[in-house]
Amino acid sequence: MASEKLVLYTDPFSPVCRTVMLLLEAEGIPYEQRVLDLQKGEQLTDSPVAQQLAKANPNRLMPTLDDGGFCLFESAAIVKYLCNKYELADHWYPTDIKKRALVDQYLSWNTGNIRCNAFYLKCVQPLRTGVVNERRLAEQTVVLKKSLQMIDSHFLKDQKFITGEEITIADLMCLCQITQYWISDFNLEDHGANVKCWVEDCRKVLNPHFDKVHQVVYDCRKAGTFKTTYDI
Ligand SMILES: N[C@@H](CCC(=O)N[C@@H](CS)C(=O)NCC(=O)O)C(=O)O
Repeated sequence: MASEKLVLYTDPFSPVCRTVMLLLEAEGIPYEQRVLDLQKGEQLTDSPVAQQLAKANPNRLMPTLDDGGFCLFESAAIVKYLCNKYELADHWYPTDIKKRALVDQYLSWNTGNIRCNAFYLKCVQPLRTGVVNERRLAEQTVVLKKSLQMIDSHFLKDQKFITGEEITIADLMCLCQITQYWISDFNLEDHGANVKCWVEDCRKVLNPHFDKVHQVVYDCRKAGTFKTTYDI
Protein backbone atom coordinates (compact mmCIF):
# COMPACT_ATOMS: atom_id res chain seq x y z
CA MET A 1 0.00 0.00 0.00
CA ALA A 2 1.25 3.49 -0.82
CA SER A 3 2.78 5.32 2.13
CA GLU A 4 1.50 8.80 3.04
CA LYS A 5 4.82 10.07 4.35
CA LEU A 6 7.39 11.07 1.74
CA VAL A 7 9.91 8.33 1.14
CA LEU A 8 13.34 9.21 -0.19
CA TYR A 9 15.67 6.55 -1.56
CA THR A 10 19.01 8.11 -0.83
CA ASP A 11 22.63 7.92 0.21
CA PRO A 12 24.11 11.15 1.58
CA PHE A 13 27.41 10.08 0.00
CA SER A 14 25.85 11.34 -3.25
CA PRO A 15 25.81 15.09 -3.96
CA VAL A 16 22.45 14.97 -5.72
CA CYS A 17 20.93 13.07 -2.78
CA ARG A 18 22.31 15.65 -0.35
CA THR A 19 20.74 18.42 -2.44
CA VAL A 20 17.26 16.99 -1.90
CA MET A 21 17.95 16.13 1.75
CA LEU A 22 19.15 19.68 2.46
CA LEU A 23 15.90 21.16 1.20
CA LEU A 24 13.79 18.65 3.14
CA GLU A 25 15.78 19.22 6.32
CA ALA A 26 15.98 23.02 5.97
CA GLU A 27 12.22 23.19 5.52
CA GLY A 28 11.44 20.61 8.20
CA ILE A 29 9.44 18.44 5.80
CA PRO A 30 8.91 14.99 7.36
CA TYR A 31 10.28 12.15 5.25
CA GLU A 32 11.49 8.62 5.62
CA GLN A 33 15.02 7.89 4.41
CA ARG A 34 15.56 4.53 2.75
CA VAL A 35 19.32 4.42 2.50
CA LEU A 36 21.11 2.22 0.00
CA ASP A 37 24.88 2.31 0.40
CA LEU A 38 26.34 3.35 -2.98
CA GLN A 39 29.86 2.36 -1.97
CA LYS A 40 28.66 -1.20 -1.35
CA GLY A 41 26.49 -1.17 -4.51
CA GLU A 42 23.38 -1.91 -2.43
CA GLN A 43 21.16 -0.20 -5.02
CA LEU A 44 21.96 -3.03 -7.45
CA THR A 45 21.16 -5.93 -5.11
CA ASP A 46 17.98 -7.96 -4.62
CA SER A 47 17.38 -6.53 -1.14
CA PRO A 48 13.78 -5.46 -0.46
CA VAL A 49 14.72 -1.75 -0.40
CA ALA A 50 16.70 -2.07 -3.65
CA GLN A 51 13.68 -3.79 -5.23
CA GLN A 52 11.45 -0.93 -4.06
CA LEU A 53 13.88 1.56 -5.59
CA ALA A 54 13.88 -0.39 -8.87
CA LYS A 55 10.09 -0.23 -8.94
CA ALA A 56 10.07 3.51 -8.21
CA ASN A 57 12.92 4.23 -10.62
CA PRO A 58 13.93 1.55 -13.16
CA ASN A 59 17.28 3.34 -13.54
CA ARG A 60 18.00 2.39 -9.91
CA LEU A 61 19.53 5.81 -9.36
CA MET A 62 19.17 7.98 -6.28
CA PRO A 63 17.68 10.29 -5.19
CA THR A 64 14.23 8.91 -5.93
CA LEU A 65 11.13 10.19 -4.20
CA ASP A 66 7.95 8.26 -3.48
CA ASP A 67 5.13 10.58 -2.48
CA GLY A 68 2.25 8.29 -1.63
CA GLY A 69 2.80 6.23 -4.78
CA PHE A 70 3.77 9.15 -7.01
CA CYS A 71 7.39 8.39 -7.88
CA LEU A 72 9.86 10.95 -9.12
CA PHE A 73 13.54 10.78 -9.99
CA GLU A 74 16.11 13.41 -11.06
CA SER A 75 17.24 15.67 -8.21
CA ALA A 76 16.36 18.92 -10.03
CA ALA A 77 12.82 17.71 -10.72
CA ILE A 78 12.46 16.55 -7.09
CA VAL A 79 13.52 19.85 -5.50
CA LYS A 80 11.23 21.81 -7.85
CA TYR A 81 8.35 19.45 -6.99
CA LEU A 82 8.96 19.95 -3.26
CA CYS A 83 9.00 23.75 -3.67
CA ASN A 84 5.71 23.60 -5.59
CA LYS A 85 3.96 20.98 -3.47
CA TYR A 86 4.75 22.61 -0.10
CA GLU A 87 4.61 26.20 -1.41
CA LEU A 88 8.01 26.78 0.13
CA ALA A 89 9.43 30.26 0.71
CA ASP A 90 9.66 32.01 -2.65
CA HIS A 91 13.42 32.49 -2.48
CA TRP A 92 14.05 28.76 -3.06
CA TYR A 93 12.44 28.70 -6.52
CA PRO A 94 11.14 32.19 -7.28
CA THR A 95 7.81 32.71 -9.00
CA ASP A 96 9.19 35.75 -10.84
CA ILE A 97 9.76 34.29 -14.30
CA LYS A 98 13.18 35.82 -14.88
CA LYS A 99 14.48 34.84 -11.46
CA ARG A 100 13.07 31.35 -11.97
CA ALA A 101 14.66 31.13 -15.42
CA LEU A 102 18.06 31.86 -13.88
CA VAL A 103 17.57 29.01 -11.39
CA ASP A 104 16.53 26.70 -14.24
CA GLN A 105 19.52 27.86 -16.27
CA TYR A 106 21.88 26.92 -13.46
CA LEU A 107 20.20 23.54 -12.90
CA SER A 108 20.59 22.71 -16.60
CA TRP A 109 24.21 23.85 -16.63
CA ASN A 110 25.11 21.91 -13.48
CA THR A 111 25.13 18.43 -15.03
CA GLY A 112 28.17 17.78 -17.18
CA ASN A 113 29.93 20.87 -15.87
CA ILE A 114 30.57 21.13 -12.13
CA ARG A 115 28.78 17.76 -11.88
CA CYS A 116 31.42 16.07 -14.01
CA ASN A 117 33.12 12.71 -13.53
CA ALA A 118 36.37 13.87 -11.91
CA PHE A 119 35.51 12.61 -8.42
CA TYR A 120 34.11 9.34 -9.77
CA LEU A 121 37.14 8.66 -11.98
CA LYS A 122 39.63 9.56 -9.29
CA CYS A 123 37.99 7.89 -6.30
CA VAL A 124 35.09 5.57 -7.00
CA GLN A 125 36.07 3.77 -10.21
CA PRO A 126 39.56 2.81 -8.96
CA LEU A 127 38.01 1.27 -5.83
CA ARG A 128 35.60 -0.75 -7.96
CA THR A 129 37.98 -1.78 -10.75
CA GLY A 130 41.48 -1.20 -9.38
CA VAL A 131 42.25 0.94 -12.45
CA VAL A 132 42.47 4.71 -12.99
CA ASN A 133 41.47 5.85 -16.48
CA GLU A 134 44.12 8.56 -16.70
CA ARG A 135 43.01 9.94 -20.08
CA ARG A 136 39.39 10.45 -19.01
CA LEU A 137 40.47 11.73 -15.63
CA ALA A 138 42.66 14.38 -17.29
CA GLU A 139 39.74 15.43 -19.52
CA GLN A 140 37.31 15.62 -16.65
CA THR A 141 39.77 17.53 -14.47
CA VAL A 142 39.83 20.22 -17.18
CA VAL A 143 36.01 20.30 -17.08
CA LEU A 144 36.13 20.61 -13.29
CA LYS A 145 38.62 23.47 -13.43
CA LYS A 146 36.67 25.38 -16.12
CA SER A 147 33.40 24.86 -14.25
CA LEU A 148 34.83 26.14 -11.00
CA GLN A 149 36.11 29.23 -12.83
CA MET A 150 32.65 29.74 -14.35
CA ILE A 151 31.04 29.62 -10.91
CA ASP A 152 33.65 31.93 -9.44
CA SER A 153 33.81 34.50 -12.21
CA HIS A 154 30.28 34.38 -13.62
CA PHE A 155 27.63 32.96 -11.29
CA LEU A 156 29.12 34.46 -8.15
CA LYS A 157 30.47 37.65 -9.70
CA ASP A 158 28.96 40.65 -7.89
CA GLN A 159 26.27 38.65 -6.08
CA LYS A 160 25.99 36.67 -2.88
CA PHE A 161 24.34 33.52 -4.25
CA ILE A 162 24.32 31.65 -7.58
CA THR A 163 21.37 33.51 -9.11
CA GLY A 164 21.13 36.65 -6.97
CA GLU A 165 21.06 37.89 -3.40
CA GLU A 166 19.02 35.02 -1.95
CA ILE A 167 19.66 31.32 -1.61
CA THR A 168 17.83 29.09 -4.11
CA ILE A 169 17.73 25.42 -5.02
CA ALA A 170 20.52 26.23 -7.51
CA ASP A 171 22.80 26.97 -4.56
CA LEU A 172 21.91 23.66 -2.91
CA MET A 173 22.74 21.79 -6.11
CA CYS A 174 26.03 23.58 -6.68
CA LEU A 175 27.06 23.47 -3.02
CA CYS A 176 26.72 19.70 -2.80
CA GLN A 177 28.88 19.24 -5.89
CA ILE A 178 31.63 21.36 -4.32
CA THR A 179 31.42 19.53 -0.98
CA GLN A 180 31.77 16.17 -2.75
CA TYR A 181 35.49 16.86 -2.98
CA TRP A 182 35.72 17.14 0.80
CA ILE A 183 35.32 13.35 0.79
CA SER A 184 38.70 13.11 -0.91
CA ASP A 185 40.25 15.57 1.54
CA PHE A 186 40.38 18.26 -1.16
CA ASN A 187 38.88 21.73 -0.73
CA LEU A 188 37.75 22.64 -4.22
CA GLU A 189 36.54 26.01 -2.94
CA ASP A 190 40.13 27.00 -2.09
CA HIS A 191 40.63 27.46 -5.84
CA GLY A 192 38.09 30.28 -6.18
CA ALA A 193 37.86 33.22 -3.78
CA ASN A 194 34.18 33.91 -4.47
CA VAL A 195 33.33 30.23 -4.19
CA LYS A 196 35.08 30.03 -0.83
CA CYS A 197 33.07 32.96 0.63
CA TRP A 198 29.84 31.59 -0.83
CA VAL A 199 30.40 28.10 0.70
CA GLU A 200 30.75 29.74 4.11
CA ASP A 201 27.66 31.90 3.55
CA CYS A 202 25.60 28.88 2.50
CA ARG A 203 26.85 26.91 5.46
CA LYS A 204 25.78 29.70 7.84
CA VAL A 205 22.34 30.00 6.24
CA LEU A 206 21.79 26.23 6.19
CA ASN A 207 23.20 25.08 9.52
CA PRO A 208 22.49 22.97 11.56
CA HIS A 209 21.00 21.12 8.56
CA PHE A 210 24.15 21.47 6.46
CA ASP A 211 26.29 19.63 9.01
CA LYS A 212 23.63 16.98 9.62
CA VAL A 213 23.34 16.16 5.92
CA HIS A 214 27.12 16.27 5.48
CA GLN A 215 27.94 13.91 8.36
CA VAL A 216 28.72 11.09 5.92
CA VAL A 217 31.09 13.42 4.04
CA TYR A 218 32.88 14.35 7.26
CA ASP A 219 33.10 10.68 8.27
CA CYS A 220 34.53 9.62 4.89
CA ARG A 221 37.08 12.40 5.04
CA LYS A 222 38.10 11.41 8.54
CA ALA A 223 38.41 7.76 7.52
CA GLY A 224 40.81 8.82 4.73
CA THR A 225 39.46 6.26 2.25
CA PHE A 226 39.66 8.66 -0.70
CA LYS A 227 42.58 10.87 0.29
CA THR A 228 43.73 12.50 -2.94
CA THR A 229 44.19 15.77 -4.80
CA TYR A 230 43.17 17.20 -8.19
CA ASP A 231 45.39 19.05 -10.61
CA ILE A 232 43.39 22.27 -10.97
N1 LIG B 1 20.78 13.10 -12.91
C1 LIG B 1 20.47 12.32 -11.73
C2 LIG B 1 21.70 11.55 -11.33
C3 LIG B 1 21.37 10.44 -10.35
C4 LIG B 1 22.61 9.60 -10.09
O1 LIG B 1 23.45 9.36 -10.98
N2 LIG B 1 22.75 9.13 -8.84
C5 LIG B 1 23.88 8.30 -8.49
C6 LIG B 1 24.50 8.76 -7.19
S1 LIG B 1 25.31 10.31 -7.40
C7 LIG B 1 23.43 6.86 -8.31
O2 LIG B 1 22.37 6.61 -7.79
N3 LIG B 1 24.24 5.89 -8.76
C8 LIG B 1 23.95 4.52 -8.64
C9 LIG B 1 24.71 3.68 -9.61
O3 LIG B 1 25.50 4.21 -10.38
O4 LIG B 1 24.49 2.46 -9.62
C10 LIG B 1 20.01 13.26 -10.61
O5 LIG B 1 20.36 14.45 -10.64
O6 LIG B 1 19.27 12.81 -9.73
